[in-house]
Amino acid sequence: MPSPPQIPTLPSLYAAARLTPVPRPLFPPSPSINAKISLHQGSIVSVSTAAIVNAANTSLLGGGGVDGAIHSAAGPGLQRECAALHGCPTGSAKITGAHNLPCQKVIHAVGPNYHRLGHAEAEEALRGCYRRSLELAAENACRSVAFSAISTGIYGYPAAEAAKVALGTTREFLGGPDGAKLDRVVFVLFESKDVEAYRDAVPLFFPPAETQ
Ligand code: AR6
Repeated sequence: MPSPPQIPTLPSLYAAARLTPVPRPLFPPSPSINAKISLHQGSIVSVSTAAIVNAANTSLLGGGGVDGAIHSAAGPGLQRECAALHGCPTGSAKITGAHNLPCQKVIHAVGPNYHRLGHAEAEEALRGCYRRSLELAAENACRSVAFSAISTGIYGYPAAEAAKVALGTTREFLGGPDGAKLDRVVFVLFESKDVEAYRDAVPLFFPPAETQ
């Protein structure tokens, strides 16, 4: 089961030419922040970061997609704990224990249903999911956190647009006052459309330093 030390970070992906720099990035290069970011292809249920982020719904009672995979790997105790939280609004997140999963905490983020909301409203809600999840990880002393690609499955958010929201919100958080509370943020990519979206968007938000 992959733990953060085994998952490569951006400097080694740039060094291996698996990421291509872009001429006009949106943020300045930061070698220390780049060393906190990983891309990992696989299932989030076997990732042993301190926290993993689920793509839940407002009931927090489980569902299909990654939510179903997390609940079945965690066992029924997770649903009992979630039931006591009385749901969560779209654009926010709540935290529970991890039960039978190899992580320590599960953050349940409720992404926007892109089929139902306008683009601007959906983007604001997706940004809220990433921001609140990062805050919850920091508040709960979870120094490493792995995200699923919230809203990009059943909820229909376009993968390229969602990757930009995820990466931009994370770049702002890591460059902000609470950024030092996190050592690693892993983006777990399950489908090849998400792998491509992140490969294209990462250099915009996390450009390589000259020396990388
Ligand atoms: N590990 C990592 N990512 C996964 C896994 C996995 N095991 N399985 C799927 N994904 P989705 P949403 C990816 O549909 O769009 C549920 O019923 C998947 O490829 O799980 O936010 C909830 O209860 C996609 O990139 O979540 C809600 O009702 C990403 O996870 C609704 O679906 C998110 O896809 C939420 O829809």
